Order: sequence, then structure tokens, then C-alpha cells
Amino acid sequence: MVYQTLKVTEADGVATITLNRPDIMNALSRQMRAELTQALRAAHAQRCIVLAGAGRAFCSGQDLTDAQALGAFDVEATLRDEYEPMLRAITDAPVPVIAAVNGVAAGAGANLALACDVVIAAESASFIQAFTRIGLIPDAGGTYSLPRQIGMARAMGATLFAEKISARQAADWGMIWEAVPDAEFPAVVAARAATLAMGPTLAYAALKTALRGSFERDMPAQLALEARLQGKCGASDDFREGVAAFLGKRPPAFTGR
Ligand code: T3D
Repeated sequence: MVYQTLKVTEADGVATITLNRPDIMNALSRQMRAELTQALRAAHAQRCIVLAGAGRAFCSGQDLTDAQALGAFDVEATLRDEYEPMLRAITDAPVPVIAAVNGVAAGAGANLALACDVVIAAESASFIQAFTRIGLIPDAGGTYSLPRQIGMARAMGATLFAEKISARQAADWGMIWEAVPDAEFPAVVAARAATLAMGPTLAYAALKTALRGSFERDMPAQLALEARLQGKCGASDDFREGVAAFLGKRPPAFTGR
């Protein structure tokens, strides 16, 4: 599949989707949202997905020239019909999705990254909840993910002041998994992706289901869900292989089944 706004590569079970409009910091146009949703869904067949940005930014959020050009822009419909399917293609992916944040992630670009399962940022990267700067509230899942990830006080401050949050601060707050030195960033992302692509994919899908909805369930419901999901994992080839590898003192060769 050829995309106008993305670069997509596949190797060794890893699909790398790169937002590719570097001249405007990979802003999300209508076309990019449609292509990204399609590319993410296609990548569900791989064993790990990496979402990255071309050039010096990860993503600057909504393409504001697109919004202006469209005139009477129906923001509610855009969020419902274009942003939600794109974000659900990440959260509902049956494989881990890594956001490789190479540079600034602003507005919906920040929340696109935060929707991913693991966020790895270069130390020079930053996150900006830019919405109130232009008279909007955080969207693209920001009002859902931020209080859960960094707590209400920081979510309030980050969105009201709309200040730049460094990658290091984001990691210290628990907003992202890790901030790594710029020189090591590509190698760390590649190594993390390779680890996940060789992992027990079935268990990864189950743990995403268990963790992602856990704030909405009480303890008994969560225990029941864990038992049901673990029942599936316990019947998998990967569980048998994991135990055999442990007892045989060798690395496991997971197949994702
Ligand atoms: O509308 C709806 O559907 C609702 C949904 C809203 C979701 C949202 O995401 S709202 C928030 C939208 N995003 C922003 O408000 C961020 C706007 N961008 C910036 O604040 C800054 O560009 C950055 C902090 C991201 C980077 O700053 P800097 O100084 O490193 O770069 P720059 O010079 O500002 O940007 C470089 C170019 O990219 C520049 O174009 P030029 O002057 O070289 O021709 C700039 O206009 C362009 N650009 C950056 N962000 C966007 C953009 N063009 C269109 N849309 C953008 N979001």
C-alpha cells in the first residue's frame, strides 16, 4: 500500500509507521488521519507497531491550515469520525504499539503518542498540551489518559498552562516509559521493538485488555477478568514454551500462539 502522508516499513514482525509531513511538523491532516487509521489496522497482523515522526518533530497535532481551509469545520464530527477510529486502532491493537517520540509532540500529536502502549522519547523531545493556546480543550484522549498517567494536579497544570514538558520530566512524572539520550534513541527503539516482536503476543494482547480498562472495573470484576484471560494464556503454545525454556535454562522461542 502506498501512502501520501506516511512511510510504512515491515521487518521481522515490526511495522514502523512514520508520519511524513516534516515541513509542517507532521501535522494531522484529514488525509493523514485516514491513512494512519488504515495503516494501523493493517499493521495489526504484525507483532509490534512503532509509530514515529519524520524530521525534527513527532507530530504537531491538528493541521491548523486544514482546519482553516475547511472553513465551517465540524470539530465534533471530526473527532468522532476521524480521530476516534485512529486512536482505537492503537488502543485496540492486538499487538503492542510503541510511540517513538523523536521531537516535539503537540496537541493531538501529544495525545496520539500517549494513546500508545509504550512511549519512548529522545531527551530533546517534548510534549505540549497546546489546546488552550487556541481556545480548545485537550482531545484525542488527553482528558482520559493524562489524569490516569500523571494524576489530576499535573493533568490540570499541564493542560491549563499548556507549557512545554520535557521528555525527562514526562518520564519522571510517569507520563511516558522512558527518555533516552538522542544518540541512543534509534537503537533503543529498535531493541525495544525487537523484544516485543519476539514476545508472547497472545499474552501481550490479554494484558492490554486487562490493564486498559482496569480503572473502570472494581476488584472482583478485575480478578474475574484476569482469570478468564489467564485461562487463555495458560492454554497457549507460548505458555508451554515459556515454562519449557525456563526449565531447560534456554531463551524461549515464542510464536505468538
Ligand atoms: O480541529 C479539530 O479537529 C480539533 C482537534 C484539535 C486537535 C489539536 O491538535 S489542537 C492543537 C493543534 N496544534 C497546535 O496548536 C500546535 C501548533 N504548533 C506549534 O505550537 C509549534 O509549531 C510547535 C510547538 C509544534 C513547534 O514549534 P517550532 O518553533 O519548533 O516550529 P514552528 O516554526 O512553529 O513550525 C514549523 C512549521 O510548521 C511552521 O510553518 P512555516 O512557518 O515553516 O511555514 C508552522 O506553521 C508549521 N506548523 C506547526 N504546527 C502546525 C503547523 N502547520 C499546521 N498545523 C500545525 N499544527
